[in-house]
Amino acid sequence: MNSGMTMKNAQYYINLEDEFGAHNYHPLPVVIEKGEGIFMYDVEGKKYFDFLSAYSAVNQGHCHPKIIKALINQSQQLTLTSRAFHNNLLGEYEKYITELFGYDKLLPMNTGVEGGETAIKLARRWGYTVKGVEENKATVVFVEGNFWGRTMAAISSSTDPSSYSNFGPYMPGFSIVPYNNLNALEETFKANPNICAFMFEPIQGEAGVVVPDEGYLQGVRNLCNQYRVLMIADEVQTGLCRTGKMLACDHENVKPDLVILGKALSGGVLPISAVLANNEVMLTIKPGEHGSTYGGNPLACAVATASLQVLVDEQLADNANRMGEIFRNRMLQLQTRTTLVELVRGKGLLNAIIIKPFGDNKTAYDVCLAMKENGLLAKQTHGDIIRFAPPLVINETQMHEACDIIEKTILALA
Ligand code: IF1
Repeated sequence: MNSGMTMKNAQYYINLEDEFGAHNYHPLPVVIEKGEGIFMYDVEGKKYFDFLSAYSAVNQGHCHPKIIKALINQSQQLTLTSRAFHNNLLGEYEKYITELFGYDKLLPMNTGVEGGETAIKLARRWGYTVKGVEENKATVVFVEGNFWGRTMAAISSSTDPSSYSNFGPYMPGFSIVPYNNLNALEETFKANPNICAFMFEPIQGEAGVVVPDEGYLQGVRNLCNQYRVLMIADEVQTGLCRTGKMLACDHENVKPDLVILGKALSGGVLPISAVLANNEVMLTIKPGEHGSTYGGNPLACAVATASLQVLVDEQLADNANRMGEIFRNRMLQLQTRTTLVELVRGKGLLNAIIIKPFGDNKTAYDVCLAMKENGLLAKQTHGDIIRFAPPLVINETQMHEACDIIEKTILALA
């Protein structure tokens, strides 16, 4: 290499981010250059199993040909009009997605947290204009360990100091109950007539793939009916086939009043989110009272339609079910061979293992580093938990190959 030429290896790119980018993340030391299906490739050409799927945004696999084709075709036709004018894709997309999920209407937004903010505004507005909640007293109930984004409202409802500390003052009108506890939820509903909604994840993602007891979803539905509280399911991470059903609430055949979708709604191609609800809730917001520049843009409509069609046509919920069974069985076998694996839990292809600290204070992060060396990328959450969430297109051979890597890595560390 002649003098002055900079070798553009991983460290080159990491240094650029360190010098010119905000330090709001601490990524694994790997620089990805290409994604295809369930694999990603770094700048040195090394191949990895992707077992994070961008936190479940790439359920259809990286750069799915059908989704990319929709993106390219529409991007050469019309990308954005703003909602000041109609366009020829929004209505067709709204019809498609509302019929697919069984709701009257869609409010299209961009990021998952915008979907959450929109759902809270709809719930508060319904509380005042339909339920008759006292002015400025509308309360939304959240659960301990919730995560629905990084905006001021989202961190105001957070119980995680790393999310909210030193960002105050916080938004009022939120209360917290323990997750997976119907008695506590009922006591809270009983004590406050100004509660307009209960917003929660049917399986908690960031908290470490916390799966509630069978019957919890149905219990929430019953209490929300009894106390006239809107049930808001945040399916941004659990939705779109990730847990083995189109929505995680489908495992108990429970229908929330509002559903929030995001992430894989675009197959990882661009930010697209959605709030689904029936007319009694959705029509409480009148023209000009909510929206966003890019919400419902024609490019997003084309990409989201293709992304949903891939989930349905390729039967990705069934595949997630089958591959998830294989994964959990392999991890349970591994658990019998090492004390490092303390617990295995999950549903469909949203799974996690809890790693007991080992060696000289080694943690789940060290396991992720070692798996990276062996060709598999996953990320720890809350210190001792590793979430495993591959794209839902993974096949049986690939799943066993990936489990071989996880097994080999952990046994070598034990
Ligand atoms: C980050 C976590 C996951 C979500 C649920 C809404 C949103 C998210 C259930 C907001 C977003 C992302 C955010 C991203 C990493 C990732 C994450 F680790 F932060 F917590 F998945 F667990 N509801 N989750 O999981 O969607 O506005 O991001 O589109 O902030 O680092 P968004």
